[in-house]
Amino acid sequence: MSTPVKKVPLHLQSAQNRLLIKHGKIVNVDSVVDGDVYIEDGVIKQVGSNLIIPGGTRIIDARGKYVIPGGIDPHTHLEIEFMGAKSVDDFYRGTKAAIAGGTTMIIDFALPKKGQSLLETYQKYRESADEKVCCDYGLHVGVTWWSDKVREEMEILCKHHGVNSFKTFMAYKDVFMLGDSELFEVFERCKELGAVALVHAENGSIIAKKAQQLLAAGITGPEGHQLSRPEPVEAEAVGRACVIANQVNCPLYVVHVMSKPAADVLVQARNVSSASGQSPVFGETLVAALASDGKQYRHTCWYHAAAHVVSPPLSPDADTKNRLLHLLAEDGLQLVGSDNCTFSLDQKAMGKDDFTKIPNGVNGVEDRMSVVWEKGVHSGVMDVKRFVAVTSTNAAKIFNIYPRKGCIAVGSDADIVVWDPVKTRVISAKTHNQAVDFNIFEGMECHGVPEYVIVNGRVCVDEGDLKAVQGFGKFVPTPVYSEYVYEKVKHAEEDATLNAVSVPAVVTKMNELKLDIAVENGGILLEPKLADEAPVSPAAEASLTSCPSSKGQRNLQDSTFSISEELDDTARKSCIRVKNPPGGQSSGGFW
Ligand code: URQ
Ligand code: ZN
Ligand code: ZN
Repeated sequence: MSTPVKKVPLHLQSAQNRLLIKHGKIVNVDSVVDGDVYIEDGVIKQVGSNLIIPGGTRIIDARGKYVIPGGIDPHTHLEIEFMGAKSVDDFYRGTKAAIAGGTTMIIDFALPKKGQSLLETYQKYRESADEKVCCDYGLHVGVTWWSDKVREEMEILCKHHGVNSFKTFMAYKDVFMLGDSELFEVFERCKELGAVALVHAENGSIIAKKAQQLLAAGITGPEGHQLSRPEPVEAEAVGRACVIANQVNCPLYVVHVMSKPAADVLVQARNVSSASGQSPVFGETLVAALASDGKQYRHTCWYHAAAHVVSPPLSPDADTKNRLLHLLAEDGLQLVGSDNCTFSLDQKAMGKDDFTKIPNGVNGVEDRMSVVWEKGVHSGVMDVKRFVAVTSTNAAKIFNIYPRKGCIAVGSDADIVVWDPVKTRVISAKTHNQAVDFNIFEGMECHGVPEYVIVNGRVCVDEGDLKAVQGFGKFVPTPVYSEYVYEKVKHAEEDATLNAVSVPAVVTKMNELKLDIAVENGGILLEPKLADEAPVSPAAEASLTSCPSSKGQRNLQDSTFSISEELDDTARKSCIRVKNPPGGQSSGGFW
C-alpha cells in the first residue's frame, strides 16, 4: 500500500524554472569554491564558471555571499497533539517559517499514542502535511508501545512508505515511555530493517517520582520542570540507550542532547564505538540549547519561564551552551535541530498551578540557521563548511537522502540558500513568521541572513521577501540502509564474526536489498545505498568542473532517479570481503 503522491499544480511548476546564481562562494562540507550554479526544473544542472545557459534565465548575483545547501531540520513537531494541546505552528506556518530562515526541508514525527496504529498515524500526518507544506519534508515514526502489530507495521513503513527512522522515548511515563526490554525489541527491529533508532533519553520513572515530590513540597512553577529533571537523569538514559542499542548492533541517534553530562556520555559512547568497531551513535543538540539556558525558568514572569519549558530542560549551567557548540564544531555532536514544538502562552497556562501540565516545547524552526551562524560561525567556533554539515548535510547522510539533499552538486535538488554573512537581523515574536506568540531568542541580533531561499528551484525568499507557497513541498521518502550509517554497522558485524561462523545478518540483508528494494513513491524511485559502493566523495560531489553521476543522483537528462542499470551492474560486481564466509571456513576470501 503506497501513499499516493500529490501532483503539483501547473501554475506552481512552471514559474521561474531556469535560474543562474552567479559569483557566489559555493559551500559543501569539504569545499568552498567561487562559482556559478545553474538550475532548471528544480534540479541543479551545472556548477562551475563561464557556464553556457539558455536565454531568458533569471540571474541572481551572489557576489560576496555564500551559496549553501538549504537547511534540513531533522526534528520538528508541527501540529502535534501533546499534553492536552495542539502545537500552533501547523505544516503551513511551520514550513513557511522554516523557509524564511533558510531551511528547505524538515523531518517531522508521526507519533502514535500507546495502542494506536503506526501506519494510521503516519497516514494521518501525510494527509495533513501534503496539503500544507511549503517545503519538502520527511517523517520519523514514533514507537510508543510494543506488539507484533507494531513490529509488522515498522516493516511496512520501511518497505512501502519511505520511513527509515523510529523514535523511542525513555521519558513521558505512561504516555510515550518504553521500558528497557521494549527498547531492546525496537532497536533490534530497526537493525533488522536497516532503519535508524532515535531516542529521547531521560529517565522517565525518576522524573515522575521527583515531580511528585516537588509538587508535594509546594513547588509548582516552571522551575519545578528543571528540578524534576536533573542532568544525571538525562546522562543515565543516554548511557542506557547506547548500551541497549549496542547489544543488538543498532545504529542510534540521540535526539536533543541538552546537558554536559549527557553529551559526555554520548561522546564516550561514540569514541568506544568507533575505536572498537561497534554500531554507530549520533548526537543531535538543539538550537535552544546553544543560545539559552535554565536561568529562564526562574524569570519573574511566569509566561516567560513557561515558554522555555522543553524536555530535556535547558541547563542551569550557563556554560553548557558553549560546550555543546564546541562539540558540534568538533564532531562530538553531529547535528542541530530545532525540536520546534510551539504552544501559545494560553496553552502554556494549562500548567499555571502545576509545572507537569505545561505543554513541553519551544520554537526554533525559523531561527535555527541564523542562531547557529551567529553562535558558531560569526563567533569563530566553526567554519562555514562545518555549519553546512551540522545544519544540513549530516541529516541528509544519516537519513539517506544525500546527495539528493544536503549538497550543491549536479543532479541534486535545487534547495539552495544565498546567505549574506554581513547583514543582520534582530529576532522577535513581533516580526517572525511562526504562529506562536513568543520567541525564546527574542532580541538576539544575528549576523547571517538568508537573502534568497530556493526551494526545489523556486525562489521562495527573494531579496529577503518571503514568497512561500502552500502545498509546494512534497514528501521525501527516506530509504533504509543509509550507507553512511550501515557501513559502520557492517564493519561492526564483520569484526564481531572474527571468531564466529555465521554470516553477518546485515551484510546478507544489504546484499538482498541491492536486488529488491527501492523505496517507491508515486513513481519516484530512490536507489538504496549499496553495500559495496564506495562512499561518494563530497569533494567529487562539489566539483565545479565535473558532473558526477553518482548513486541516488539524477542524471542531467533525467527527471527521476535512475535505478535499474546501475543496480544490476553493481549486483553483478558485488563481493564483500568477510573474515568468516558462509559455512565458517577459516580462510578469508570473497563470496
Ligand atoms: O520530546 C519531544 O521531542 C516533544 C514531543 C516535545 N517537545 C519537547 O519538549 N522536547
Ligand atoms: Zn523528545
Ligand atoms: Zn521532539
